[in-house]
Amino acid sequence: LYKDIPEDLLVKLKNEFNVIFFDGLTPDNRQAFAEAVKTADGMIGSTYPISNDLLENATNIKAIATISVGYDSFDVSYLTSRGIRLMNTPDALTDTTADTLFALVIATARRVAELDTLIRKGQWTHSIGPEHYGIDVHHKTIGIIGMGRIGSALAKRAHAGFDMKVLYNARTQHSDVEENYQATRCELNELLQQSDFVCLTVPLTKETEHLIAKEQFKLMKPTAILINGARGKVVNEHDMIEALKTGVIRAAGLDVFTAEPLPGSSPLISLPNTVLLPHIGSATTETRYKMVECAIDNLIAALKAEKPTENWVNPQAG
Ligand code: 8YV
Repeated sequence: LYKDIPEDLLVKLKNEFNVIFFDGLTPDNRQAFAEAVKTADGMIGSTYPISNDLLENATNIKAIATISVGYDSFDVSYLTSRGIRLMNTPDALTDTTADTLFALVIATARRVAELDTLIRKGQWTHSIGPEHYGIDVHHKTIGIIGMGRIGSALAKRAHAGFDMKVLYNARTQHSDVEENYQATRCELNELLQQSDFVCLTVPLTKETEHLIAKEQFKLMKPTAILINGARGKVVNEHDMIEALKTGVIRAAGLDVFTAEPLPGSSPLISLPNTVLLPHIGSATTETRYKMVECAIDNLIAALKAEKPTENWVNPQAG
């Protein structure tokens, strides 16, 4: 389920397996896909979600290698109950995704997209005045919700590159981030109240769905900027749009949305205080190569080696 496999990696995959390709999962090819997986031993790809019914008749399948760090598109307990191994690509994309998040921090604060558009519309007719000023990033407070690999790489950029104060909210303490980037762990409400930039890096789970909604926006500073590089559904999008429209928060930089691709009718598109990216957190040539390579290695190990790689999400699957 991935059309952009580099040629040399394609050879590697084809050397090991008989491969059937699907260019994403669409209403048109869903049936054909369900038919093809009936006899498949494994699956590799990144266009989802894969609902359980698609796998119901796939009686051979033993492993799924997703070309992503997130695996919210799968019902992991179902896969585990079926003994299907699931592997992801966590390390390959950490720095690239943190770079994207920081690009959103700067782009929203300094109004990069908005002012680029101003020039293109021929509206740069006099020097820019206060109505177009941005706000500083350096020496401000960044609040990171979720402190996994990407959260930690973001903390590094904020602390080491921009002298920012780093707050974080996570289920467990991360002494390394506290020592290396002088980060302070705090409750979610406190983080929301104190941060100039609230950055989401948590996985989407039942617990994190709509973690940020009306009540949380109300706690944020009116000058605060929300950055979402996690999953769209971690935020109540309707409440976010209201908060952006009514000045409850200043701006939002978003790489992920409740519905992707973002529908053309979304009110987010006409808001000047948003910077929107088409889910490109990990989308560089180098990183996508590493992710595909990692996923192929994961699949080969899961199907051919005695033990899968360390990227095994559900070791309980056996
Ligand atoms: C993926 C992502 O590339 O890794 C993830 O979880 O969100 C992206 O980096 C995207 O989901 C396509 O696989």
